[in-house]
Amino acid sequence: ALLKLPTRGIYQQASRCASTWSQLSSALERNAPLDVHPEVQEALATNQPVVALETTLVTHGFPYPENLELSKSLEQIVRSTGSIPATIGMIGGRVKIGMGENHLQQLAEKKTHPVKISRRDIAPAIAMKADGGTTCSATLIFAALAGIKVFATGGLGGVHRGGENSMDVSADLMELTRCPVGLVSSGVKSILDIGRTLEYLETLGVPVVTYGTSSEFPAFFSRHSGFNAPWNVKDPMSAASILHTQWQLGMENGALIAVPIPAEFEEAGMSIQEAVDQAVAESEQNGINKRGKEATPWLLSRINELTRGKSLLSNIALLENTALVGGNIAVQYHKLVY
Ligand code: PSU
Ligand code: MN
Repeated sequence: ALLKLPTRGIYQQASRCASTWSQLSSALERNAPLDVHPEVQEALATNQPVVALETTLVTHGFPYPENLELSKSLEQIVRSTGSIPATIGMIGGRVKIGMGENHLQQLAEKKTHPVKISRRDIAPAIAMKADGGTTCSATLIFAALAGIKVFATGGLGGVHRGGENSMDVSADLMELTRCPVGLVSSGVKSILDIGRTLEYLETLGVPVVTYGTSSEFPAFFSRHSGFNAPWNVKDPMSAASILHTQWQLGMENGALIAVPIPAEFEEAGMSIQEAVDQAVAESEQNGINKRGKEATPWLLSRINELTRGKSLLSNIALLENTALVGGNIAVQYHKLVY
């Protein structure tokens, strides 16, 4: 009753996609605490390209008011490509797929103490009527539920350094096996163990594809990690065709498309690396690295302190770049499907 099924296109391509649409409709019919923004609903119903954006970067990644400006600029950049942005987060225990500016403002100000929401936190946060920022894992879940095929962000979570002992492995990695969504990021941050992160993605069977001139897997602030990805594409259409082929075959997993930080921010990237190493060392000394969900936000804000805000500018630059690439891939993907 709440959503009309499109008569052609993405939801008819494969039974998996058709079931995605009815999954969203039936979730809404069951009164699931889920609000799809009218613009996003319209875009999905009329088969326009949509790009999901996450909100942990708003609630736990950036200070106010930079976080608000950034999330608006990411939406704007997605629009400039011809795609519709769907910023995903939680307000008062309701999942928002596409957020109005007032809700974005509320998360950005952090006065309501928004929590960090990964898969395991979704139901508890809803029951507690919390405000929250969705991590990559939770954002993937709601993007998949809505049939959104592309999600742009900065850094995917991964295996933390020392993760072979602490078992601190981000839920983001496992989620990529469950959600048929192409995740566009600047790789994983060098606060993580990049080698083990790539090994784990191989074990999980998640395609890893670099986007651009090199097959070297990017390390967020830096274009270089010393590790090669198994695949490289040079344009949005090639990336889109990987996604399309995978889902034509009925494979239900996602894919990681890694876009290096723009070269003009690279130099900054190199000196940020020293701050990264120092922050990781400090987190080991003071035990932050043993505190679960606090580890990533603590490391990010410490790096920002150590670089006196320089890391923030690089972080914005790489996010704006992934939003652009994500928007372009979504547009090409839709050309392949229709
Ligand atoms: N990497 C960043 N900035 C971030 C995150 C990762 O450079 O804000 C966020 C993302 O939302 C990611 C989450 O999904 O941190 C991973 O956290 P954890 O390591 O606790 O799984
Ligand atoms: Mn963790």
